[in-house]
Amino acid sequence: MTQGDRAELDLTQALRDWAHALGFSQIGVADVDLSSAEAGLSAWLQAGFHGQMDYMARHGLKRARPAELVPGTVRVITARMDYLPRQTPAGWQAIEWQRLGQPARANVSLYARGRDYHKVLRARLQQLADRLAEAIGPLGHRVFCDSAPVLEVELAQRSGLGWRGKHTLTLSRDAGSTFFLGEIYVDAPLALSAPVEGHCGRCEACIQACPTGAIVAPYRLDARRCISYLTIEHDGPIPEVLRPQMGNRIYGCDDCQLVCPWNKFAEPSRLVDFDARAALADATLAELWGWDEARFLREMEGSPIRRIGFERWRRNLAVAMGNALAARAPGAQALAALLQAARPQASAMVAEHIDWALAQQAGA
Ligand code: B12
Ligand code: SF4
Ligand code: SF4
Repeated sequence: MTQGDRAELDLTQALRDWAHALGFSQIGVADVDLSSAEAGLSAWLQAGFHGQMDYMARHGLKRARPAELVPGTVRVITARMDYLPRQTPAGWQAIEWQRLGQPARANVSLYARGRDYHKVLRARLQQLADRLAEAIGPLGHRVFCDSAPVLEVELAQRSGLGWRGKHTLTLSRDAGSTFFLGEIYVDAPLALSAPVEGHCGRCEACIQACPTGAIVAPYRLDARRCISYLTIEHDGPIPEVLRPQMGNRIYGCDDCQLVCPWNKFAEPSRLVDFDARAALADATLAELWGWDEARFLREMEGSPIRRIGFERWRRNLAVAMGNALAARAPGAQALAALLQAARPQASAMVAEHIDWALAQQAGA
């Protein structure tokens, strides 16, 4: 081993140690040549799978060309951070399925029960970049987390953070898929990390479990059908044909991850930031429907849910309440009364969802 090799190894190990101290579970280093992903990205956009997410098309192939997005970039440091709340018990999947089976309870996706991850990851990635600059001198860099111009799963996969599962997410043998991704584009020629082999094999559990058939083929997701898209990204009325399949999912969806056998290795976060807020971990639809806009904004301070705004929040709740009425859930009559009482003050869009919800009552 040359002295250069030794220095490279030391730097890689130091980066790992700093990242771990900052709450990341794993880091990698990817090359900037993502040209082989361009055809898939273009096919996805051409099929219209992005729905209303115009920002996905806006950056075109710059998404697959880091050096065009941030000139001077020669490597991408990739990082993953586990997000299951610290208090997550063993056998958490069964608890999640149980809640999904109780129509009068509200289900918020696991990743969104604590603090907004964008802020958490970006701040910590910046600290990691600063630490690296201290060690190697001036460093041209830019940090990203869940930012539309970056092809994050592709970069994570190429740098060994995991493989792409058939549900399209990054999946790791050590941690399943319950983690966020973030990146630092850098102008330093750091040593690359190697990709890992895929381990989906013949399994198709995620494809079969998806309530709306959004995973139209392995590794291909039609976002327009995905409950995560419908409850978070989609503006305006939710297509009626998809409403019954949404059940009590009022923000995001975890089903394709709940069934994935690799998620028995999912790790809870080490950070308090992702601790679940009581109102989001165990509320009934009736309780959340009782919030006015001021209460919504107060309760959702610092949460990613605040981004969707009060109207979409009410829209999502109305759909879930309609599904509870259809299922004749305990307390269904009280839910119908709550919907009726809110109808006169509701916006046109929410009023239409309330009407739909009331029409789901048995015999209506
Ligand atoms: C847009 C987006 C969404 C959309 C679309 C998701 C999707 N799969 O495309 C919606 C709103 C539905 C969504 C939902 C969720 N998301 Co999201 N999302 C993103 C975002 C911003 C971009 C993803 C993207 O580029 N999609 C575009 C398509 C083209 O990419 P792709 O699916 O990876 O496709 C590749 C191949 O599969 C293939 N391909 C795909 N389609 C086709 C079609 C044809 C014909 C061909 C030939 C090839 C092909 O080519 C592509 C390039 O290699 C990323 C952050 C980022 N900037 O990367 C987060 C991200 C992927 N999401 C994340 C999370 C956590 C979620 C949810 C779990 C949240 C939830 N619980 O509700 C769900 C999971 C749904 C799912 N099964 O994917 C995490 C995933 C972390 C991880 N472990 O991998 C990310 C990385 C955010 C982050 N920083 O942590 N998301
Ligand atoms: S998040 Fe839900 S709706 Fe979206 S692909 Fe996964 S199981 Fe299907
Ligand atoms: S459920 Fe099966 S096919 Fe889907 S991502 Fe997990 S291992 Fe792969």
